[in-house]
Amino acid sequence: NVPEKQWAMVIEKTGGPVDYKQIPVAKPGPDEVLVNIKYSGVCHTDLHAVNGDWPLATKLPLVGGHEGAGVVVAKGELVTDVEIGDHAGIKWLNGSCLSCDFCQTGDEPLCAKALLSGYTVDGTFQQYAIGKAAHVARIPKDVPLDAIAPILCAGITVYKGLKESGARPGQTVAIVGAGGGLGSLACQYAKAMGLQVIGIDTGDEKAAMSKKLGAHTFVDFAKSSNVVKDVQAATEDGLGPHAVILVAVNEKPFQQATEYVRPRGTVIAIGLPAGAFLRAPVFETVIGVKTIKGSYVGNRKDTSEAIDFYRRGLINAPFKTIGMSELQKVYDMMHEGKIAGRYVVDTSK
Ligand code: 8ID
Ligand code: ZN
Repeated sequence: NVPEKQWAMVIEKTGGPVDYKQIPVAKPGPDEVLVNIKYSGVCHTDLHAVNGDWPLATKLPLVGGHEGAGVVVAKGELVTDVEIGDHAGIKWLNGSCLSCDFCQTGDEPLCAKALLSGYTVDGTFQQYAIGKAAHVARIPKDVPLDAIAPILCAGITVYKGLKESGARPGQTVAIVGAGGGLGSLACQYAKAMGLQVIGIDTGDEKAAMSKKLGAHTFVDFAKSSNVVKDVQAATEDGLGPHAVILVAVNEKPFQQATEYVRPRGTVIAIGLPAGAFLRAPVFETVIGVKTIKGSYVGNRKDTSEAIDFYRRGLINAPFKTIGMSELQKVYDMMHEGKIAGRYVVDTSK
């Protein structure tokens, strides 16, 4: 029995505020499912959406959120492979055309008709959210819905980024923004993939957490007088890490990474600071045979793999739970850089 009305966090205009209010529950279309969201992770992307940081407009009014985990309560008549009662996740990629060049080759985040949860369609900061059945994450029932929520964007994204980096077991990867939501999970996925980890972020809490999650060295970017030297010194031969995963929300480290990455190494840009540019010296990039590339969420297979890493007990990043109605508090802490790990909202309060 699905109610007519539900609680949601809604912004009416870019810049906020985000209001806790009752709105109607949507009905799933023929190829959609309705998920009773129990928990939703709060990603920095949600804050970018509120603030209008990117050159892509959101829908308005907007229900944000794209790390929603819950139970399927209704489905359209074309949906045959998801059942009522199944556990499912609504992630950033809410839907895609499934037939373009990109969708056919497992690059569905690049689909020109992609629907983005909590951005171009309403997301998971509500009790009942809609997802295209083809794209909802399948969540095994032995996995807790609060802990799996952050995997649905942060986990998938860093797992994919690590794969895109080409780093091999035994090699070293620097995680820039290691103390944040994506960064904390990146430390864990990297460790599980057999990589050595250098964490870069700031503050004692994030330092301790990064080390606990798998970093052998932590470089505090606010205390270090030379981040480039300190990162290179943290590798055995002093030549720098084989890969860099950039998940910071700041332009400066995007320039630094190309300097300290090892010759033949790869810089993976994932963080999306407003108005930022990647800059690298042509000479050193060419003679160092360095690769710089973007990485954007993951496809459906990356999703199921990232969830399976969690199910197998390989991922254990910290998260804190708070009532959904207190979302603004989470945004405020996030804006200040005060969150170590991830916040997850409980949609029941
Ligand atoms: O698919 C994608 N590419 C994708 C998917 C999901 C999220 C991209 N993102 C983007 C978000 O939109 C956001 O821009 O990744 C970025 C990080 O998201 P998050 O992990 O949810 O943000 P956070 O929890 O606030 O963590 C950011 C961390 O960066 C650190 C902060 O201290 C914080 O711990 N940081 C900053 I700001 N400047 C730094 C610096 N100079 C830094 N760490 C190291 N060096
Ligand atoms: Zn996200």
